[in-house]
Amino acid sequence: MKFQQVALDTLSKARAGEITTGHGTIQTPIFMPVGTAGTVKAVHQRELANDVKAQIILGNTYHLYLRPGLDILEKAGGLHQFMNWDKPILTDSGGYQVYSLSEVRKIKEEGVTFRSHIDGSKHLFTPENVMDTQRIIGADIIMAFDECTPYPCEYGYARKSIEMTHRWLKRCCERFDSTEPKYGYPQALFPIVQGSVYKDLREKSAEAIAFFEREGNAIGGLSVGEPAEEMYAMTEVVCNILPQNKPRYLMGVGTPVNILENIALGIDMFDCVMPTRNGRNGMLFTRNGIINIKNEKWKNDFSAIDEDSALFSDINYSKAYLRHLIHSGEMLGAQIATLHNLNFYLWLVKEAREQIIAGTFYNWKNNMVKKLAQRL
Ligand code: PRF
Repeated sequence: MKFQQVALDTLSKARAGEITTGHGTIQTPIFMPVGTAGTVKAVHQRELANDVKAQIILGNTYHLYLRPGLDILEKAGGLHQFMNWDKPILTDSGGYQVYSLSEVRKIKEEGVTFRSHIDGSKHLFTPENVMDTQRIIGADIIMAFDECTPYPCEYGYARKSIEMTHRWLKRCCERFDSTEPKYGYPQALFPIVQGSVYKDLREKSAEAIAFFEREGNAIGGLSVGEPAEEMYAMTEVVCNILPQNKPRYLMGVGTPVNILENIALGIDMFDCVMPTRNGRNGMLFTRNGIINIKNEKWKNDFSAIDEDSALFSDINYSKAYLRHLIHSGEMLGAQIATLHNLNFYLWLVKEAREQIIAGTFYNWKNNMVKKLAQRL
């Protein structure tokens, strides 16, 4: 994997770059649609590539390991082949999903035991087997096994937790470095900074993580309920320590405003369920603000869903029609809303990149954040 910086903003820490993987190049800053179980819910891979122009998607180790399972994924020749997606894939390690999804879980030094949210069966994730699993899934970028602390989190717990996450990282690296990719293209391992909302713990964690000198670095444990200002403060502290010349990935973030503010602090990669999950529920993100298409207000609005968009479905279907579809629980509603939101998120990061390159990012960002959070 190679990361090349194309432009640096002078009024902020924003960067434009290029990450080269075995499945092609990613232009950063980038948003990665969430494709948890081998599908970005409600969109075809062809639409994702050709219409939305997604450059990389995210998969979840936790879900894929439970279903369809590693034997199927290996027989298919990895997740790319299985789902017919030939662009890059990043997999999250399960270090977050076991906490948010599984019913019973026990965190020990060895790893985490949990019960499947599907059938209640018992499983153990360790730093080692999570590396092996992500080798089999075949993601281009794989994530270290970490503990994502909840918010709020006591200082003492957060300190013990980063110490264990760092010991787990060492075990991840040892396993990763002593095994080979299975399908003929390279894989990169990204470690994850934790430390809750404590500046000194974030500094300590960022230093520990940077020491491993992996090909990219991630920031976890944010966007878990803390105020946005605390998130930005932590991103800033961590970005001051993580190496300049490697991609930085902020996990599970966020709203369009969160994304622009974090780009300004030096983040290159994002993922979030918000455009897909909230879209299925009728929340549409636009460059003028947020629409709740379920509102009465749109009942008789026969104007296009989004006149600024180049998407067929944004131009050729009306707000009133989409409102009807979402109200009726129709599958087409979920499809149209998801396509719209993903297209908007990908537009937003592409525009941010162009503004960085043009040297106009800072003012553009400040104007955009005023509009993006408005409720229409
Ligand atoms: N760790 C992992 N995945 C994550 C997170 C984390 O802290 C977050 C936190 N926002 C989202 N996804 N492994």
